[in-house]
Amino acid sequence: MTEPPFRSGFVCIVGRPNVGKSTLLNQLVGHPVSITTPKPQTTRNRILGVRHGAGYQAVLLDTPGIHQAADLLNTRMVAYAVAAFREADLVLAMVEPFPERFEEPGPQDRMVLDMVQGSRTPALLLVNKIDLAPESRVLATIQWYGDWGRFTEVVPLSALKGRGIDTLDRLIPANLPVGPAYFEPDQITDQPEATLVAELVRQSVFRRTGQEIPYSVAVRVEHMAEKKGLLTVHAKLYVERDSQKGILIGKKGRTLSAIGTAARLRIESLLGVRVFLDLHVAVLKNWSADPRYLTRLGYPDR
Ligand SMILES: Nc1nc2c(ncn2[C@@H]2O[C@H](COP(=O)(O)OP(=O)(O)OP(=O)(O)O)[C@@H](O)[C@H]2O)c(=O)[nH]1
Ligand SMILES: [Mg+2]
Repeated sequence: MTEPPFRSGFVCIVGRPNVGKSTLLNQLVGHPVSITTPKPQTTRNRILGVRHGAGYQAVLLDTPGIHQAADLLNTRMVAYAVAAFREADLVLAMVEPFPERFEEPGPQDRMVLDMVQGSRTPALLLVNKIDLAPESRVLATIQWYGDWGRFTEVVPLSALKGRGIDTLDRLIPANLPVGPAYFEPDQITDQPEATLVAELVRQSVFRRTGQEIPYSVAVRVEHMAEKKGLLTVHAKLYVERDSQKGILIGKKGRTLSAIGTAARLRIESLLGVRVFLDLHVAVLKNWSADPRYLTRLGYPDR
């Protein structure tokens, strides 16, 4: 018997903010290469992660949530998602089960449907977070998207609990072209270590601060060096206004210290080294509205 041919390609995960795209990416990669938080607009870039499947390799592209962007940072975020979507061999469009009394997609889900409708790329519809919804809501959602007619399959899923991954392991290769492996078996992302570290610090900020603070923070690793099994990292957290600096640091530096401790543990676990993490807060007035600052902080106009 001959082996079926190896398959490979770019698989783009799109959906409105907070549906669970990054959680799914991490589940498929097997490592936390994209940050996840309970807040919308967490992911700000296209994040690449590789699934080394049986007989296939999927180059997965996690993207910022599709939404009506109100400022320049968010406009660029949505543009990254649209660009990744256009590169894809296969699209995974993600939604949540309809909430009680809703029988159709909301406005942000509609934006995603419009993108899918306007392209010819094969697309699967993933109904995520089925662990949170009654079965009747899940079924109503599957039915609606099935009737919509454009999706190759509709797949119920819990990215968090790992439910439905076996189905994706069948459907992803079935919808990818025959092709070579693009990444070595030990490669799971194209992000440099400094980027992974900066992102884990940002995740920690998102999980420990409220209101506008997480949205006003950008993180840059200024210096990183490993010596005798200890990775020393100096990172800067940029806020937009003086008042935010005080909030981020907190009374007696407690908030910043908690952010640092949590981030350090995550970095140690991801990179497998001991870490000394030094965080500084600086004000960069209205960076999120300034095209040059955005570019320098890792959000270029591409
Ligand atoms: N209960 C449950 N929670 C989930 C599931 N998938 C994701 N979540 C949670 O939903 C929240 C958002 O998850 P993310 O993966 O960050 O969502 P996202 O779509 O990447 O969000 P953006 O990057 O902001 O667009 C997090 O708190 C996750 O833990 C799921 O299957 N079940
Ligand atoms: Mg995300």
